[in-house]
Amino acid sequence: MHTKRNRGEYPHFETSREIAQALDESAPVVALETCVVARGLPRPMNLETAQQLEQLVRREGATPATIGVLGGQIKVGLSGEELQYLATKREVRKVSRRELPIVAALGLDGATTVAATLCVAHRVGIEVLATGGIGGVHLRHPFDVSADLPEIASTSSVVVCAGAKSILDLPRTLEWLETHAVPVLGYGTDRFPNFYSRDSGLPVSARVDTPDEAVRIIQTKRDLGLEGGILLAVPIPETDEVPPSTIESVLNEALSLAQEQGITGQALSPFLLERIAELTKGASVRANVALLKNNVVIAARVARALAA
Ligand code: PSU
Ligand code: MN
Repeated sequence: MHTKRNRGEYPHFETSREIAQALDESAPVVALETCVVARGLPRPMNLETAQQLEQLVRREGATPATIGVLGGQIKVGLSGEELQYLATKREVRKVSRRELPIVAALGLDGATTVAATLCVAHRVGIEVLATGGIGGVHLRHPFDVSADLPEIASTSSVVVCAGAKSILDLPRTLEWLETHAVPVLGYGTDRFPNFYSRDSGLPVSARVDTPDEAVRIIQTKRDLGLEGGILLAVPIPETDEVPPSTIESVLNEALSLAQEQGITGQALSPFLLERIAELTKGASVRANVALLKNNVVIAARVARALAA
C-alpha cells in the first residue's frame, strides 16, 4: 500500500529482529494493540489472551507484531517479558496517536490503542491490524469521537475487528466512516456486527466471504490510488454471543454511572467496559476474548492472502 520505509528512519522505534526479517521478506505480519491487554481485559486473563493471540497468528502462518511503548521506546514486537510487564504493571498509560510523542519524549510506558498501533505499524510497513472493537462516536457524547476513526480513514491498511465497541453509537460511527470513505466489509455477513453479538441491524458497504475476496477489494483500492484504510468487520462466533438485550440494560446502567461519577474523555471507554464486565458477571469479557481470537485468525489469513 506504500513503499517500504527504512525502519531505522524513525528514532524511538525498535522493531524486533523476527518482524524486521518478515517485513524484509514481504512475509505476512499482523499488528496487535496493547491497550486491550493493559486496560481492556481483567488480569490474569489479559496476559494469557495476549499470548494466545500471538500463538494463533503464528499457527496461521503469519508473524504477530504486538506493539507497545516501554521507557519511551516504541516497540514493534514485544518480547515475552515486555508483554508480561505491560500486562501486569499498574495503571499503564493509554496511548493514542496524541500521546505517542509524549511517552516517547518523556521515556514513559504506554499501551497503544488502535489509532497509535496503526500509526506505528504503518510506519514500519505492516498493513494488517487485528483488534476486538474499534473506537467510535460515543453514546450521549457525540462530540467524543475516537482517534481510531481518523487514523483508520487516513492510513492505507486493513483493520480487522468485530465492529465498534457496543458502548458506542453505531449509526453515528458508521456515518463517520462513510463520510471519510472507509469501506466497511462484512466478513460472511451483510450486516455490521454488534461486537458482543453478530448483527447490529445496520448494513455494511459490501460482504466478503473469504480472505481472497477481501484482498481483491484491498488491492483494487490500492490500484485506484485511493489512500486510506479498510475495515473488515467479523462477527463474533455464534456460540460466544451475548444477547443484545443483556448488553443494552447493563450499558444504560454503566452510562448512568459514568454520568454520576463525571467520567468522560479517555477514561470513558475503559470505565464502561469494566462496569459491563461486572454487571454481566464476566460474560462480556468471555465474549471479548472469543472475538479477539476469532479476529486475529481472520487477520492472519488476510495478511497471508495479501502477501501471496
Ligand atoms: N476494544 C476493547 N477493549 C479496549 C479497546 C477496544 O474491547 O480496551 C481499546 C482499543 O485500544 C481502542 C480504544 O483503540 O479502546 C479506543 O479508545 P477511545 O474510544 O478512548 O479512543
Ligand atoms: Mn474519546
